[in-house]
Amino acid sequence: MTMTLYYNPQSRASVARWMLEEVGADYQLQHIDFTKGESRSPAFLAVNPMGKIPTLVLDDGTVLTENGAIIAWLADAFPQAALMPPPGSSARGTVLRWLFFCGSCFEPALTDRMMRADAPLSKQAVGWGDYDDVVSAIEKALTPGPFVLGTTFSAADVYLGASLAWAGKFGAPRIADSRVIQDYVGQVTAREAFVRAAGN
Ligand SMILES: N[C@@H](CCC(=O)N[C@@H](CS)C(=O)NCC(=O)O)C(=O)O
Repeated sequence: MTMTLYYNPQSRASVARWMLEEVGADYQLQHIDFTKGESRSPAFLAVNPMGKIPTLVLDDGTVLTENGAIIAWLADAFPQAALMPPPGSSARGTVLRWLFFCGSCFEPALTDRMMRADAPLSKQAVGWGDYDDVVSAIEKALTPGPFVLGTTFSAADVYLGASLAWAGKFGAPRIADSRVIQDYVGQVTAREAFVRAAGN
């Protein structure tokens, strides 16, 4: 099964690529050069009208977007990688919880904190609460760890690990100073699939 990942190494598409490596998928990369405006080219907009990567095109032409959805789909499509617990299990609920949390809480809370630090939105009104609550919730989820499911690495760790690694690099508050988060990032980014995905 050959898939095409629209990709740039300096983007959220690197999360999807890590997952493709984790499951051992057969895939090809279609590089999107932001400096040439390729994310907004008519050709790419015809694939993903949002003009965003990651965009994963399956071999039957189905277009997947959103890291959480891509990771969950790949985990199901490649059960031999054992990154997604069985349907209906409590553990699967936990994995889905943190996959959704990354996209619908961590990302907007981080953006809110980094871009609107002087005018935060009401944490009761917005779905992601606020940045400090989000980081505290993540620290709690990783305690005692080492992974979201305890001793078992799962699909949730790909998205959460990548998000935290990325946030730390960009100087997001509390990330670099959190022992729990830094230990976690150190462990997940040492995985062979992460290193392969970061390779070229
Ligand atoms: N909601 C998407 C966000 C993807 C996203 O924001 N991608 C950025 C790069 S990190 C992008 O493609 N930007 C290009 C553009 O907007 O032209 C996801 O989580 O997968």
